[in-house]
Amino acid sequence: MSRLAEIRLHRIEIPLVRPFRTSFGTQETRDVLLVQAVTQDGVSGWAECVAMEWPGYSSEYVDGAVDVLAEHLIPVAVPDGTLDPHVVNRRLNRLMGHPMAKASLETAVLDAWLRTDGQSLASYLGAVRAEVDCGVSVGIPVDESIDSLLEEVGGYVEAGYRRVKLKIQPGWDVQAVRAIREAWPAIPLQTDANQAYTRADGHVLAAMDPFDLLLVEQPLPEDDLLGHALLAEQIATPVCLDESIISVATADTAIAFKAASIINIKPGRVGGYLESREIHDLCLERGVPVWCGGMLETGIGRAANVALAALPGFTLPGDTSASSRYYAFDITPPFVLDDGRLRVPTAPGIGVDPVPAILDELTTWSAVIDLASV
Ligand code: NPQ
Ligand code: MG
Repeated sequence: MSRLAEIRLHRIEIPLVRPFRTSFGTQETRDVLLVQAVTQDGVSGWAECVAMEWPGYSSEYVDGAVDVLAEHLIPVAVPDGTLDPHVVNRRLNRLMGHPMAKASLETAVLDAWLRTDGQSLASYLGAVRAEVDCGVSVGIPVDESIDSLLEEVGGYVEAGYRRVKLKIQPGWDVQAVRAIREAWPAIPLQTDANQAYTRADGHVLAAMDPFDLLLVEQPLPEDDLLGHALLAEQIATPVCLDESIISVATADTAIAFKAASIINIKPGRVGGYLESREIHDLCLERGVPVWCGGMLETGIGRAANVALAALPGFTLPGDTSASSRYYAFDITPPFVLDDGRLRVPTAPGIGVDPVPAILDELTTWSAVIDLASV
């Protein structure tokens, strides 16, 4: 079997169509690290590291991901150029933390391996759907006005999105949810606090129960599973966890202790697509619905997420939006919404490639790691 010859890292800066504000900060451009795993036969596997430029969502950040990949993960996981993603997974598990950086390396190898084999990622993971239902994540308007919010949501509803997720924080919650619910009485609606509330805020979160929300995502700090379990007893809206779920074990714990009745699976957060599939399998067995989260991915990360979202347990629409939700020009041919859905790629591996001229134009830094030298 062919082996890997080198790993290429590409860092790009890609403008967002509008600033994206959450409870932890505002992003205006996306600083994205791409990993390219090149075989001796010249086949390239691609993956996107979902770490942000600064440690706002989790402790990882792009400079840190570049360092840990070059100095630790690549030398430990692929010094012999192995193309076997399960071997890579086992070796990466010997190092602590850094799930987003690990996921990007493992996924690039997985993509190269699948392309060599001619199998699509969706087929390898066990997809049962040819297209997936899409939702959209709506940031806090920079001017904090309800008019701006309704205008933005109106555009997404018009575009056909099947579910709206509203970013909330103390002071931007009940009124905003009420305004959307009054304007669109039947749209599937949910909220995401990114850990912005405290255990004492149960009454504020309960005040949104009358608006028929699908779920509230990560209201409390990521380490507070007990707080989420206590909150779940105080509110009618189902509690969904994002940041708290970093592995199969944390998913199992959260479900058993009733800290979550729905789980958001983000491959970067849990260390890759192999771990994601295991969490999916566990949740399916437990009757816990899952959906695929998003990290403002370009077409590279989006393609793999759409494949994952085609698994049977992904019964809620994901944050797998169209390319145009975030980018005027994606680095792959764009993912376009068709009746509120995206088609699952069927070509080998993740099924898409960066467009070389666009990649070149957006690249701010790149490096080649020759595996003969690590
Ligand atoms: C979430 N994503 O579900 C995240 C958080 C998030 C689509 O709501 C730059 C890069 C800015 C990644 C802001 C969505 C980001 C980011 C928010 C991820 O919690
Ligand atoms: Mg979230």
